[in-house]
Amino acid sequence: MGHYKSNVRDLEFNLFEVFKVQDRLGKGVLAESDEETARGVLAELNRLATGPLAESFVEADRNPPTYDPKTFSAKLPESFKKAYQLMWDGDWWRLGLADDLGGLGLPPTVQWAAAELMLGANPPLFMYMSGPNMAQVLHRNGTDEQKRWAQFMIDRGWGATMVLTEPDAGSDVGAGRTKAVRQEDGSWHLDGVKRFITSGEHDLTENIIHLVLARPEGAGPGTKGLSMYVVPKFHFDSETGELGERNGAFVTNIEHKMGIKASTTCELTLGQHGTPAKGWLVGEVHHGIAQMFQVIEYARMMVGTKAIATLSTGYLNALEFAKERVQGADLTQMLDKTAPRVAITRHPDVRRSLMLQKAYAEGLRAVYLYTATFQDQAWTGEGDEESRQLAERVNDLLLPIVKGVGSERAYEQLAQSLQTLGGSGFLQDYPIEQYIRDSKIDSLYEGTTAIQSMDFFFRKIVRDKGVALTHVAGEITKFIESEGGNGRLKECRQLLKQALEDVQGMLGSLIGYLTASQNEAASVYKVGQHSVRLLMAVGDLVIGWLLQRQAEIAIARLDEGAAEKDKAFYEGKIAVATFFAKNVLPELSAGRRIVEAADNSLMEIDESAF
Ligand code: ST9
Ligand code: FAD
Repeated sequence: MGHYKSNVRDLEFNLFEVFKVQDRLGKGVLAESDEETARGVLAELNRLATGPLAESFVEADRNPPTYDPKTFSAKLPESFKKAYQLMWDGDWWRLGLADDLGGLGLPPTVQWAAAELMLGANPPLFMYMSGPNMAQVLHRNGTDEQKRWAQFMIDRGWGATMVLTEPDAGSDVGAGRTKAVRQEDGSWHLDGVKRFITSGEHDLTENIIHLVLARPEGAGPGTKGLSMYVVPKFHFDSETGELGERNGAFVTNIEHKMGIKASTTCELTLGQHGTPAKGWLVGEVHHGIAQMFQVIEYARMMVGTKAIATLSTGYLNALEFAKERVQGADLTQMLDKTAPRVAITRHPDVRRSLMLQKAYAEGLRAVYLYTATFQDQAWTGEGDEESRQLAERVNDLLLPIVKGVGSERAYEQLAQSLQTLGGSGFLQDYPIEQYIRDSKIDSLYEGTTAIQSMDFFFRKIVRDKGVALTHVAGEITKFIESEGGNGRLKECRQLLKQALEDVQGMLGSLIGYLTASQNEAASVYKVGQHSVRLLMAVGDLVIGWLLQRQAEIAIARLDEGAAEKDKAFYEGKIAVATFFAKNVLPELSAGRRIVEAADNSLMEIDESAF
């Protein structure tokens, strides 16, 4: 048995019972797909994810890629390469492509549900397979010639990377120093050292296309002075795609990491080994950071989904263990030394922990799929201009929740999954220690949680003038004021109402601090101290709401007389929504009080006192 435990039932519940994705299928760009196609894709990917994909997950961790500094090359383990080839030959790289580039005709909701299965089973493999998706960005932004290159990337299965980070430019991408000098033939020579580049070198594909941010000579400082260049590992014939000479973009080191060891993390040196690193300006326009954000938005969604997928399999592994592990007597018989020993699922603390893991695993799955429903609208182009713009803004608002909250809660709750196994959880006999190592990265790359929280507050709320947030808050209010749920959700709705008020209170305080900073600059520090708290609180609010929406549907199904096989699933939905409302949402009131009472004493403490 592989390590990966999927939850296709919950994916299908979200897609077809909660978000009604089938209503979009069979029309326009989705004309070729229907509910059956979507279910078929999930079933087939589930078979691969729980089988061959999961198989190389452990081996590649224990025998990570090796690097040869003489040839600047890296080799991946054979079992991993075999699994990659299987996915490639199965055309699964087509999943995220638009129809005109050979896509499968499925909307983002189904694409991300399918991605969860691959990301839960073998995240590095999914990342190596992102060349065609990256080609899509080149196709969208490139010149006609570059559109043809994008087609080569797809047809010839080339790998691709996103290249931003440098030793002194991490969160602060605008501090990047790699420079680009225009050549007479219209190409550019790049010079600099990039750091931490995922999939920068490997032996899976014949070529790798790097999308690099660099500063053209004479350009201004910061992110706005950066441009995006196509920098191939091997040059190629612009008409036929045939490979030519090696370009001067060499991987000069591969990092030794805590987790996702199968994924190569590379130092990429440009133009410093006697061969120029030639690049071509994407679209012949200097819009580097905006173009790169098209990649980043996708990658943030992917990283959040990866974290959530890992939490889900962590929880399901913990649950399976807990049902079988017999230890101690029931608490009501704790004084009776002869009392029968029980499975640990009988202990209140284990139940508390398992239910919290379930709440975040299933709640966050609902969050990323809810987010994807807004991407669906962009994909199909349905609705009028105003509603399309709103969908885009809501998607933008939700991305830091998927990425920031998804990664933080996944890592925190995976520690609970490990705890459920007791000492056994610490062993490599079980997958959870690897899940923890592999998922820690999710709160770091693609913008750390602090960066997500600032993006959320300053850009997605303040700069958006609260439009997207008001939409989501309006949806939550509609739910609170509705009657569904047969009276069983009355108390939960009250708790949700209080949580919404608490979030609004927190936000009101933070906006007040920001406004006050116009007269007293240091007031903005109060926002900086509490922006992560706000992000996490909104995350809990949205999770609590979506779990209750799910519970409402579950109650209706049970009232209609659900099939025997579905009863426990629906009861679980009601239980988890109730548990989260009673055990997590009230904590937001304390958060609100903390934010309301914020002062700047923290910022006044001398560094030597830390
Ligand atoms: C990394 C990779 O960590 C890890 C995983 C690798 C996985 C590999 C492959 C998977 C990818 C596959 C890709 C396929 C693609 C598919 C696509 C499908 C079609 N939203 O606030 P300002 C822009 S990589 C949108 O002043 P600062 C915007 O243009 C490394 N745009 O920023 C804006 O202009 P304007 C990841 C945004 O103070 C301009 O930036 N590294 C957004 O200059 C300037 O904005 C990081 O993520 C946004 N949310 O710079 C860095 N925000 O305002 C983290 C900004 O006029 N650091 N723009 O609209 C940050 O994000 C910083 O906040 C900063 C600050 C760099 C943006
Ligand atoms: P720093 O930016 O130095 O941050 C250090 C700490 O300070 C963090 O806790 C951060 O939250 C905090 N901090 C920094 N600035 C602020 C601020 N303004 N306000 C509040 N707190 C702040 N990059 C690529 O370009 N391409 C890739 O493919 C890629 N893959 C990666 C793979 C791995 C395994 C790793 C480890 C990194 C990868 N990265 C990649 C780089 C990654 O995106 C950066 O590591 C990340 O953006 C953080 O930058 P940093 O490590 O320099 O940390």
